[in-house]
Amino acid sequence: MDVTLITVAATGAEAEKAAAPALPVTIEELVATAVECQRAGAAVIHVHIRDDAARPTLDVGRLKETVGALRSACDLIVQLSTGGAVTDSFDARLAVLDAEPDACSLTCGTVNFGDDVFANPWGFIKDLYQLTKERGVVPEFELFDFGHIATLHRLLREFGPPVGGHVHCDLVMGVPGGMAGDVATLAAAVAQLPESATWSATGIGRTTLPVMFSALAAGGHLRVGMEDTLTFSRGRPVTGNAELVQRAAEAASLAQRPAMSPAQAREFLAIPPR
Ligand code: KMH
Ligand code: ZN
Repeated sequence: MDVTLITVAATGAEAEKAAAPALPVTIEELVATAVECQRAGAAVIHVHIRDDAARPTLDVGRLKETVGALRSACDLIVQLSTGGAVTDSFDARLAVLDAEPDACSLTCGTVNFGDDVFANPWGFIKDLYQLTKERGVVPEFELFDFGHIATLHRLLREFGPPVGGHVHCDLVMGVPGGMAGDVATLAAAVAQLPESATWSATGIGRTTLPVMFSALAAGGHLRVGMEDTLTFSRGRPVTGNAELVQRAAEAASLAQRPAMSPAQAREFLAIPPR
């Protein structure tokens, strides 16, 4: 039977704890979220961490502690964000791999990000990609716009396949400044992906549901979580990441492609054993 990979993007770098009290910002909150989300059907956790004041940080010591705490508490694949916050330096974003995660995000181009710019020039992309290969970390290629797909093709052409040999992408749709989160855009993007690549999709804010249903209809996988949306339905704040994962798992089951387990996901994404 076909199965669906569900990734939970639990925290992100943008939402404020004061505005979203259910946002996991401490290691304890993140671990509790991870355990609940695994139970609800997630197989991967995409991780951003916060400092003691709940501000985004890429502190390597804290990242290492977080990776260790998640590994002890659950079986989820730990995917650290190398995107960080728009204010993070390229060096700090490369140093994320010092925390030895199973996987990491790798955004394939610069994109306007609301009023900010999320900078990913070619020089940084290729340095990060080469570092993933040196360190044995499986990258997930984050695609916010069509030019990012062209850059992914260039990356694979010039530097070969990733660790494990399997290319998995994530379409991040509906960011103000990136590609739209709708059926037609999703279909056009999927048509341009490298042959034999697999893909997930996530829709930011109010594009969450259209993107989720489009992705399932098109045979893709799902990313959900409070990094991407803070409302469950119009006017109703999310109570936690687990309810977003649970909804995604229910939709996947209705599509007759139920959620895959973390063990199945390790095989699917070709995560090397540690
Ligand atoms: N926080 C965004 C600027 C990633 O995690 O790799 C970038 C981001 C992408 O969230
Ligand atoms: Zn992220």
